[in-house]
This record gives sequence, C-alpha cells and structure tokens, in this order.
Amino acid sequence: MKVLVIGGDGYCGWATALHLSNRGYEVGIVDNLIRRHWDAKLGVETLTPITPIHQRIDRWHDLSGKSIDLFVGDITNYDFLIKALRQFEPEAIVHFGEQRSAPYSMIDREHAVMTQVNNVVGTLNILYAMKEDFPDCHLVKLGTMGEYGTPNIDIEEGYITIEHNGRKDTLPYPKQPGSFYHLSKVHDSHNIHFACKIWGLRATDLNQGVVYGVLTEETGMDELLINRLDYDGVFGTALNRFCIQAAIGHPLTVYGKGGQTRGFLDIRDTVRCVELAIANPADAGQFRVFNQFTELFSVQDLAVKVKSAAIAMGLNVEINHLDNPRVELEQHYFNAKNTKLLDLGLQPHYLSDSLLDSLLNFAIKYKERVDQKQILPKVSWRRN
Ligand code: NAD
Ligand code: USQ
Repeated sequence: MKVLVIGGDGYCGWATALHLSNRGYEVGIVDNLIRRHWDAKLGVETLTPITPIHQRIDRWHDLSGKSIDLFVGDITNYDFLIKALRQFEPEAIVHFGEQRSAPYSMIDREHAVMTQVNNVVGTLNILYAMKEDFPDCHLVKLGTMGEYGTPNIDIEEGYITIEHNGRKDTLPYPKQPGSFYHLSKVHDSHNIHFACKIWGLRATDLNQGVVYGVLTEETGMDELLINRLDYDGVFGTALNRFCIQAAIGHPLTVYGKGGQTRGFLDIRDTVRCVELAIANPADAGQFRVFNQFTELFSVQDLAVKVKSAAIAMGLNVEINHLDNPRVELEQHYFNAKNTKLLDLGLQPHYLSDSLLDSLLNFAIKYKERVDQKQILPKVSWRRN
C-alpha cells in the first residue's frame, strides 16, 4: 500500500515513515522543513544532532534497501500539494504536517494567525485534493487529546450520546481546547467531519496525547537516522523535558500545582497506532475518532517518577513548581476512554523504569548540546 506521510521530517512523522517503510508499505514524505526553520528562528536546536532529510533518506536506503520518495514543499500551496499527490498516488495519507506547539501559538497575534492558517488551510487543501482526485484515499489525521480540554465528565472517543428533553442523539464530543494551537485542531476536525459527510471521504482523526521517548526500532538503527528530541520551553513537552532537565541537573519545571492530567504514549506506540489505523481504514463517508494514548499521568506524577529514576542513577534532582505560564486547571477530573486502538490490536509500551533509564541515558549522552537559557518557559497565556 502507498502511504504519503505529510510532516515526515518531524518527530512523529520521521519515526512513522521509517516504521511503515520497514513494514513493507511504499512510503513518500511531504515536508516543507519549516520546523527546522522555526527552531533556527527561536535559536534552539533539538537535543539530538538530526541530519538533513536527504541524508536521512539515503541512509535508510543503504541500510534497508527501501526507498522513500521525497516531496519538499508547503501543503498550504495547493498547486504543490496536488502535483505531489498526482505523482505519488497515495492510498492513505498520514497528516502530521502542522505547527504543533501550544506555546508557539500563544507568542503573539502573528504566531496565532500563522498556526491557524498553516494548520487549517493545509488540512482543507488535503480534503479538496482528495475530493478532486483521490476520493477513496484514507486520511489519517493527527489530532490531539487537548481538543477535549478537561471536562468534569468522562471523555469518549470523538462522540457522546446525549438525551435531552426526551430525545436522544450521538453528537461530536464537546471541545474546550486550551491554546490557539489546540483550537486549530478542533477547526480541522470540524472541516474533516464535514468533508466526510458531504463528499463521502474516509478519515480517521487520531486524538493523540503527549508523546515521549525517542528511540524506535528503525530510528535507533544508526546515528544518521536519529530522531529529534525537543527540550526547549516552546517545543519541548513534559516528560521529555523532565528527563533532559534531570540529565543536566536543572530543577524539573512543574507548572503550578502539577495536577494537570493528560494522556501520554511512547513514540513506539505512535508509529504502531498509525499503522493500525491505516491497515483498518474508515468506511467511505465515515469520520472516525480514536483517542491515541496509553496511560494518564499528572505532570506532578511524571516529575516524581523522573526524580526517582534519576536519583537511582546517582543524579541530583529537585522539583520546582513555577508560576504557571498557561491558563489551565491545575487540579481536575480527567478520565478519557482509549479502547478503540486496543481493540485493533495495540500492545502498549507502558511507561517503565527501563524506559526512563534509557531516556535519561540518552539525554546524558547529548547533554553538552543543551542550552540552559532555553529551558524556562517564556511564553505567557495571560494579557501581560
Ligand atoms: P514536528 O514539529 O516535529 O513535525 C511536524 C512536521 O510538519 C515538521 O517537519 C514540519 O516541517 C512539517 N510541516 C509543518 N507545516 C507544514 C506545511 N504547511 N507543509 C508541509 N510540512 C509542514 O511535530 P510532531 O511532534 O512530529 O507532531 C506531528 C503531529 O502530531 C502534529 O500534527 C501534532 O499536532 C501531533 N501531535 C504531536 C504530539 C507530540 O507530543 N509531539 C502529541 C499529540 C499530537
Ligand atoms: N507542563 C509542565 N512543565 C513543563 C511542560 C509542560 O508542567 O515543563 C505542563 C503544561 O502546563 C500542560 C502539560 O504539562 O499542563 C502538557 O504540556 P506539554 O507542553 O507537554 O504538552 P502540550 O502543550 O499539551 O502539547 C503537546 C504537543 C502537542 C499535542 C499535545 C497533546 O506539543 O502537539 O497536541 O501535547 S495533549 O496534551 O494531549 O493535548
């Protein structure tokens, strides 16, 4: 099967492209390499020395004998997108190619607008291209658990059945996202749902939780295949950041009380979830939603786990509670369902001491590359 991975130079996309290639899928990558440019503009680098995309793909070919087609361009440019699709003729499109940082989207008006234009227009272009030329293609779109926010009731997978004034319906689950980035994902979900309804397209929205870890079977094969691992206050995410902070002896940065609870998953499960979605496509006209995480943790739970794993390795680690730069609940109910991917056969890699050890050791290996000035959060959600 031919699968086009949009955003295939990024953290989740690179790991997924290699995984699918290794599993026998014919893989193409679309990416405009804008993420590397955003890093450069912010003055940050990933912890790991990632190689240029052409070199990565060549190395993969040398090692595996498998080719990956590359299309460098911006999916908000429809002419570029449709040409790439016509050339590659995908049977499934996996769409990771968005601006994915909540803090980045909250820097100022310009970054909020850029995030929403990039994400919403890119996805809308894909939907139109599918409608025009590839109506049977399956869109596997990366959404986020953050679309739901933190409601005081259980979170279902995309839809909830409600009885109201004696009548009953199954409706899209209410959305209460917490940043202009997370809002862009809600706008995408609405557009995809509508396109499935009016044009009979097939799509799966993977509402993914926070991803952690860096090694997958394929990216660990060779130094030139190494994946990015962000630690900075804009693109770094909770558990990855804590491990890197512990490795360099920086106090762990828990925002506020630390009771913020989210869904998390190992990057080895990200690649597998995407494969399961592709192998079991949605029906024509169906907008399917899977909650893609394996475990729920509060930020404080994670900090405590990282601290004890680090201490066991002889590292000296403190936990700091910083003033929360975000506007979010710091103590709340959170219970989200995640059975649909398990039903398709996902066998989770749960967070273990050995994963924490391996991530800490990985961070120690590259710790000389860390710029301490990039660790504390600088973007505030508040008015001033
Ligand atoms: P990333 O920034 O590492 O990768 C995104 C890639 O998309 C980059 O290589 C970038 O250059 C490319 N891209 C962005 N806009 C593009 C455009 N207009 N045209 C072509 N390419 C474009 O991000 P990631 O962490 O790999 O996340 C991938 C997807 O998964 C995102 O949609 C994100 O919202 C979602 N997600 C990520 C996480 C996480 O913890 N990393 C969790 C949940 C959901
Ligand atoms: N947090 C801390 N300390 C830190 C970093 C984060 O306490 O040093 C807290 C945040 O305040 C938040 C939680 O940890 O409550 C998660 O923050 P995060 O930066 O790890 O993740 P988030 O901003 O939600 O975004 C990440 C990805 C995004 C994806 C999302 C999945 O960047 O692309 O959509 O995770 S989810 O969180 O389920 O919406």
